[in-house]
Amino acid sequence: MSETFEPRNIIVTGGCGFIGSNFVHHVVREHPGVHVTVLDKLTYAGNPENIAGLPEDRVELVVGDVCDAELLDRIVPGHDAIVHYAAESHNDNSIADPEPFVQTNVVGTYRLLEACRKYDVRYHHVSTDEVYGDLALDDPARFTEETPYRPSSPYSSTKASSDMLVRAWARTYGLRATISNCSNNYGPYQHVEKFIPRQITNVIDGVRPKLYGDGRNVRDWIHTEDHSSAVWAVLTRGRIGETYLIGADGERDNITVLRAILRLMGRPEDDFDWVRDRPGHDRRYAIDSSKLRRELGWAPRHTDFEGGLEATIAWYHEHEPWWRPAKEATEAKYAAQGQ
Ligand code: NAD
Ligand code: TDX
Repeated sequence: MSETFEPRNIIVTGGCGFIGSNFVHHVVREHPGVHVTVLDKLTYAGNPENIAGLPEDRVELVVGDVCDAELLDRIVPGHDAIVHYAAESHNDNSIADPEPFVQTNVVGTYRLLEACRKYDVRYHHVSTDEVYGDLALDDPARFTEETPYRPSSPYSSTKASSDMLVRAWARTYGLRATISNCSNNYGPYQHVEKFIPRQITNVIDGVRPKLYGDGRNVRDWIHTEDHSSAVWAVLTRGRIGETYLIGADGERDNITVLRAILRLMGRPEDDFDWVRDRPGHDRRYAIDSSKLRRELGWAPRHTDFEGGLEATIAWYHEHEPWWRPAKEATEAKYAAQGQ
């Protein structure tokens, strides 16, 4: 399918985080004519190692805050698109302290929109299925682009707010913007605070994994590489002003995922602890991605979830120096919360 927009020089915000860095690798590998400027504040979740070793003539790192309007004035001119991944991304952190979520996710998005308006730059907004709230376990429905917004957590409410800003800037100012809302990602470079890496690294450490509530909450898993190819499809071929849902039909409940991790790591399937539930814990997410598939011809490639999980386990075994520095502080934070 031909591309209707051919970016040459893009800014990727949050390119030192989990999904952003996977996108940078994807662009460098798949789209040789494109230069990437990564704009990242390097919070606890950002690690320059995630993009280390990529060719210097293809990728430049600017350390800075998306809320910094003067910095944006300096770096945005000359770029033809911004792909905005930077965010505070962890629900549990947002419950403990919402302040940085409002700042980065809402104010940061506002500043980027204003910079794109000023310099006439194409904008793609990376968002989450959590803006739609949750579904009951026995509900046959899945989220579509028409589902009303109903966010539950401080995190998802700030993401919903940022989506609303994008829609308003597109309609009122004619900003060339698109939005994608994706389901739960897994794969390499994911912070050890998140469910799958937390449990893998706990098992490596001989610590029992921790399951919230009754373990039956459902997440719709997608490999981060499939998220990257979908974002590229929307950036280059998506209709301006439109929203596209991204998902790979990967619904599984948490206890099933945890048992698969334990089995693949040679542990008994009941070798875990039940811990305090997350307040306001969303029950189920499920994505209907037929608009993206129909309009843009996208399809996921990593459809073997257990195979992807096995590769992810191997990645964490092989990259202990990458995750080890964050592990102790992360677990101390969880322990203080009874999780
Ligand atoms: P992450 O926490 O791993 O990475 C976030 C990155 O943003 C880090 O590199 C961090 O340093 C950077 N950052 C944070 N605040 C910043 C600021 N003020 N200025 C500049 N950089 C800043 O997050 P992730 O899981 O990779 O998520 C990336 C994006 O994808 C987020 O917008 C998130 O809402 C969205 N998303 C995530 C998932 C998921 O499953 N993790 C699913 C759907 C959508
Ligand atoms: O130790 C744990 N035990 C547990 O049972 C952790 C960390 C989580 N859980 C549960 C909570 C969720 O039901 O596992 C599920 C997944 O939890 P997270 O990895 O924290 O992800 P989630 O809250 O679903 O949000 C993720 O997907 C949507 C990302 O963090 C968001 O950035 C994205 O928008």
